[in-house]
Amino acid sequence: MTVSRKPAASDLARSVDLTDEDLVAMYRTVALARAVDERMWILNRAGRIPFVISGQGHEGAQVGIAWPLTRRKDFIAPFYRSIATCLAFGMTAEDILMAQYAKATDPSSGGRQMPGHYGNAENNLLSLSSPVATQMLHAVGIALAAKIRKTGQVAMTSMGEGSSNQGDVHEGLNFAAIHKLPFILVIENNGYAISVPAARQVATPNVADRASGYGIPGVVVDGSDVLGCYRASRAAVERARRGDGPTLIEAKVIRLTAHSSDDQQTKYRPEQELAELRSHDALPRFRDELRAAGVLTDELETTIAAEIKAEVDAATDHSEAEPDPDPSTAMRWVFAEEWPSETPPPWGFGGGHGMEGHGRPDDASAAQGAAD
Ligand SMILES: Cc1ncc(C[n+]2csc(CCOP(=O)(O)OP(=O)(O)O)c2C)c(N)n1
Ligand SMILES: [Mg+2]
Repeated sequence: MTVSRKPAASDLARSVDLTDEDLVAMYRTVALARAVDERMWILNRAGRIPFVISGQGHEGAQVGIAWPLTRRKDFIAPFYRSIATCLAFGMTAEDILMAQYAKATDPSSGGRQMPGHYGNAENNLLSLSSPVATQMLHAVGIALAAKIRKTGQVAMTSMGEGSSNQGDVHEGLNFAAIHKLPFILVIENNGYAISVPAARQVATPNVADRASGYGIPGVVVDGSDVLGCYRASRAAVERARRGDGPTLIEAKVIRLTAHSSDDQQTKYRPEQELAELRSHDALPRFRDELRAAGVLTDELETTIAAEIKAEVDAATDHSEAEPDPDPSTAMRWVFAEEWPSETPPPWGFGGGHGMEGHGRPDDASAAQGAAD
């Protein structure tokens, strides 16, 4: 008699059609994102990296929501807090720290981007950018291309509740809804846009309430409930793949840190509010849920914690040891490497920037002439 060995599935895993292994992998990603983030703050305070914008408090929602998408098939246009999204979609702790250090070998941009503007073409992760909500139009455009090409791909973008007030969001959602594009908008509502509280940003209790104005579903999820986020995202992905159009998911999350390493949130958040934040943190909540379900044991938890520490330590050591970019190559990968015809560009091929033959602006007057 042959006994088929199925992957272990606790009641909890079965309740979401996943295996215990999946749940452990999700937990590991949430915990890794937190560890990378905490390391970034230490490195910033130690003067090793210039700037941190943190995803602490968003990780559970990000992992739950990214999980149902298919890696290297679907696309995500993330935002500056999307560390856990990027880790869940194929980036590594090292990829993120290399970008934070802006090293020559940083896989995101070779140290060209602002710190925190990482991305990963191989994993269909667009470079995140700081002008808020600009990624909306990129993601809707990708969804339009997927529909025209009939690829079955889904495009997702995420941003904060403050960013949801940008005009691009209205234009993108309206267009995506009219054309039933395979698109998901995720609003990670952490209650603040820098120092401005949610009540001063949005007049309705939920950003998701706006979805009905576009004729699409708007779903509110508790961002500390990883599997609740997973379920909502899976439904949105299935709807998108069926050709039924976009979904707006609003995850109520918390911002555990200041807006960025250049901000001091004790100036505008009451002490009591800050003290209560930890009770809404997805990381301990998910850990307790997996322990209660028998998926996570003391032994496994200890092993995962040790593996994560080793991974973050190795990523830090590697990033520290890599060379900084050579200043003479500053313009490289900023403009096209090749000019696509034999006619020189209006600013000339020029020289003296270490970029000879790359079609770079050759001097200020030529650049000025081009701008005129
Ligand atoms: C177009 C644009 N306007 C203003 C800013 C300055 N800015 C940076 S972050 C931010 C607040 C965004 O808040 P929210 O969307 O809630 O995201 P959170 O930072 O809370 O995750 C603002 C106004 C910007 N980066 N881009
Ligand atoms: Mg916010």
